[in-house]
Amino acid sequence: MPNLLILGGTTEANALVKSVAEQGIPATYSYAGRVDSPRPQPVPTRVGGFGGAEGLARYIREHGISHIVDATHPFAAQMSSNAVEACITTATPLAALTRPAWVAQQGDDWQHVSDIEGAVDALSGPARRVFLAVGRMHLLDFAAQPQHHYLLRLVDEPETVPLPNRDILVSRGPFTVEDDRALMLRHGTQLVVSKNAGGTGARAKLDAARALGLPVLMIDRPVMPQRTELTNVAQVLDWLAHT
Ligand code: 3Y8
Ligand code: NAP
Repeated sequence: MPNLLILGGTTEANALVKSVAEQGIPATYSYAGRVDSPRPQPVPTRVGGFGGAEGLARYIREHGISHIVDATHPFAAQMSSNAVEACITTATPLAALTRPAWVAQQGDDWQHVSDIEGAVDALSGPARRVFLAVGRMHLLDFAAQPQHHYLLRLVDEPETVPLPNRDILVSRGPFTVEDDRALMLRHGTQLVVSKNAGGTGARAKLDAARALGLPVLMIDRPVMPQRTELTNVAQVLDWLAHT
């Protein structure tokens, strides 16, 4: 019988763990502990870092983990590279459950930048009303462009926000196009800043931007180390059964 560790925190991870629990496959779901009350899961759940790749290797040995599925967000590059390293060290089968990057469609007005820093640079210039939908962890980077009026969407109420002109919306996804369209109209949004997360939980703002004819500053995802990449739950269950 396998003993699966799911590195979670995404819509896809939640779909996977639901199937794994239904099939009675022994599994543990892992959160980093980034938000106050992460969504409960139908299997035993752990919260917090492992202590780097070495810590993850130790966890694998101590808990007799037989397989790891890295279903973290495409921007969780550190966790993903730690998983690759720890699985090599301990000879543990690893597969990533990834979601394809979003691609601009007819009617989209996207400017691609390679990382958060590139997005900050691209925000030079006169003040605009910006929907900064990249979460809380990188807000400090955008303090370099204080001239804009920012709409910030965060999972938890922040202690401090380093941006003088801002409206804060505490709301966790998945989001809907209707709600995001109404939100952006209400705020008078002129530009949307987004990570290329892929998947379904965060794409509403892009469909809303297209409907409203608004430009998007799209932050491309970081390069990931070489690993087996699967794109749906059925593929993961098949991989699990044959590895
Ligand atoms: C703690 C665990 C589900 C899963 C929900 C997905 C979809 C909704 C959209 C916007 C973009 C953003 C952010 C976002 C989305 C899903 C998914 C996704 C983006 C939770 C969750 C955890 C986190 C961590 C959080 C980050 C932040 C990023 C908000 C749970 C709700 C902006 C990424 O305050 C903080 O420190 C928040 C940190 C990492 C990025 C950042 O830099 O702030 N996610 N999000 C996970 C852990 O502890 O291990 O409670 O469910 C999960 C989800 N967030 O089906 O319910 O699958 O992507 N998450 C981005 O894409 O840009 C919001 O507002 O439009
Ligand atoms: P990250 O920068 O790649 O990871 C930083 C450190 O956080 C890792 O080295 C690890 O600590 C710990 N960590 C990350 N994910 C973990 C997990 N699932 N379980 C246990 N420890 C974890 O990751 P991040 O971008 O902060 O993302 C953190 C979590 O939020 C992940 O679960 C991710 O799926 C979720 N999430 C992130 C985003 C995003 O935009 N980044 C969006 C949606 C959801 P140690 O080194 O101590 O082991």
